[in-house]
Amino acid sequence: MVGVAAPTASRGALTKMTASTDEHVRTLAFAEIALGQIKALRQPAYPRNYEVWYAYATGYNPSLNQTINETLTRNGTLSTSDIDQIYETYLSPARLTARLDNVGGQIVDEIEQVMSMIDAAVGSATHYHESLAHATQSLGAAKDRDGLRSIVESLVLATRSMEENNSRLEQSLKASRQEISQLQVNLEAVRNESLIDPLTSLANRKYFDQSLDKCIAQSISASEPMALILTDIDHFKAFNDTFGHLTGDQVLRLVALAVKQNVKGQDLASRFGGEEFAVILPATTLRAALTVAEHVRCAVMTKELMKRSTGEHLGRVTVSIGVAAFKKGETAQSLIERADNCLYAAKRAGRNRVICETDPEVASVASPSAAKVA
Ligand code: GH3
Ligand code: MG
Ligand code: MG
Repeated sequence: MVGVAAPTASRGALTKMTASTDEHVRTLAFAEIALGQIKALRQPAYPRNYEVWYAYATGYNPSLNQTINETLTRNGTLSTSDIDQIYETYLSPARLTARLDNVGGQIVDEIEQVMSMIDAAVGSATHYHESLAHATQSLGAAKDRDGLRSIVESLVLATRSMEENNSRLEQSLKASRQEISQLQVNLEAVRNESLIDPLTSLANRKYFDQSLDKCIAQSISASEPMALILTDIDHFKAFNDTFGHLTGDQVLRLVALAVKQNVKGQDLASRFGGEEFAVILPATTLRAALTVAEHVRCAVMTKELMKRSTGEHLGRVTVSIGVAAFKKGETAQSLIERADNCLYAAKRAGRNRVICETDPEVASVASPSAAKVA
């Protein structure tokens, strides 16, 4: 079977063959929309303007689109300064780093403030302790009522001052606590931004890779099973070609939602690639993962698609799914490859189905080594 072309080539090899043409068509459609906007609004075709309109055309950044739409509704156009501001807010590569630096800087400031509060509290406690020691000494030497009264008065004064210090400290600590809680929220938001796919709001590939490594380590240390589901939309290129890429993007969102709604607990749903989704299922057997995959498949299949803007019926889409359970000793890459082989088998067997390695369809698929030669 070595060297046989199409029927035995791996799904990866086949995908690569068409991927560059697909990408060409897809990105050209976005480029045309971007240039169309620049022409319609008679703006300079600077790279920065183009980048903003290209991002708008992809729809990947909903907040950017919303800001542009609102500005257009308000002013009928986008000025150079609007474009600059939108670029700085949503696209500038320095933005995430700048926000991280900003939150980091605020955390350092807050820690410094808390440290100086602790120093002040220690100083005030030491001072009070000294006042008490002094009073104890003076008590022995006190000869009359006036002497005693003056000692008691100095003690009352020291205690009052200590109370005031404590209450000030309590107020400052309360304020710092609020400040730190807010910083925690900000930090979490920045962190999420770098790990979430903007189009579907699922975990992105980076998050997936990190989580898979963690999940495998956990599975090994706890001797628990774990499984991986890989999902690919069937004939999605044809869908894009028929209805356009922007509508295709809406369908990607819908499929992502179907995946998300059918997983729960610790399971992590992510956008694995263009129109592929992966779910990591910790503490889950192959059998249970197959049930989840079947739910996802049925959820997608039963959705009747309709273009909201025109009411046009777009039919339905289906997904093919490969499922694999982690085998002790294998790498993350090998687990992904085994799930991908099952997905390829599902495509070959007619699509709109869930396949795992024990299914007979998988045996008829070429081994990855044969595929590499082809
Ligand atoms: P198959 O059933 O074999 O999976 O057929 P397919 O057409 O889905 O497979 P193929 O891998 O050839 O095409 C995937 C298509 O997915 C190509 C590309 O146009 C589309 N696609 C990938 N990412 C995106 C995206 O972000 N938005 C849109 N609209 N389409 C995308
Ligand atoms: Mg694909
Ligand atoms: Mg596909």
